[in-house]
Amino acid sequence: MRRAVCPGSFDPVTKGHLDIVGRASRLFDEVVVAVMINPSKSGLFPIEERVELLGLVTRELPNIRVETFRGLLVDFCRAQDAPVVVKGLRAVSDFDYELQMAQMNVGLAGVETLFMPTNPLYSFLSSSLVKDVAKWGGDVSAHVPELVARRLRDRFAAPPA
Ligand code: COD
Repeated sequence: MRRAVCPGSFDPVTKGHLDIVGRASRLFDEVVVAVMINPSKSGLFPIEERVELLGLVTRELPNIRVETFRGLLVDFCRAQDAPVVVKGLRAVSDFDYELQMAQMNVGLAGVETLFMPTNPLYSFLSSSLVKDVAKWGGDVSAHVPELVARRLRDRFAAPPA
């Protein structure tokens, strides 16, 4: 079975993430979406809620499984018997750090990284930007699934002081 991992923070999942996960699901027998901890980013949604949201918005795709892991991505890949990671690239600014991680992961455990170019519709889109817009009451419904937009509205019901 050809199995790949799509890792990320997914805080929260956006249409850009879903585009990459959906395209990966057409290339592999199974795609494991891994909600990882990125200590350099402060989280808005608890990990359990990110997993729940991802599960709900990918439920139409039969070969997607959503998991969470605290630790090295390569250890997760080994445990899942997945030799490859699929990641989205939005711009040159993504490339520097993604390249470093890809080279580290192949060196650590032989885990390869396949980069997929972002869909131009979502090339500007990030979870951080979505949270910033939602925090100030902006409409993010074009950028995230409706369920996620609703959860963001609930969280930011009162604009920040
Ligand atoms: N279009 C296309 N792709 C997109 C878009 C978009 N609009 N938005 C995001 N993506 C891609 C990102 O480029 C990334 O590939 C993926 O989706 C996830 O994005 P985020 O922002 O949710 O997740 P990140 O970047 O915070 O995830 C980083 C990881 C958690 C994967 C990384 O820190 C990690 O592997 N951590 C585990 C610990 C580890 O192994 N560390 C050593 C690394 S060498």
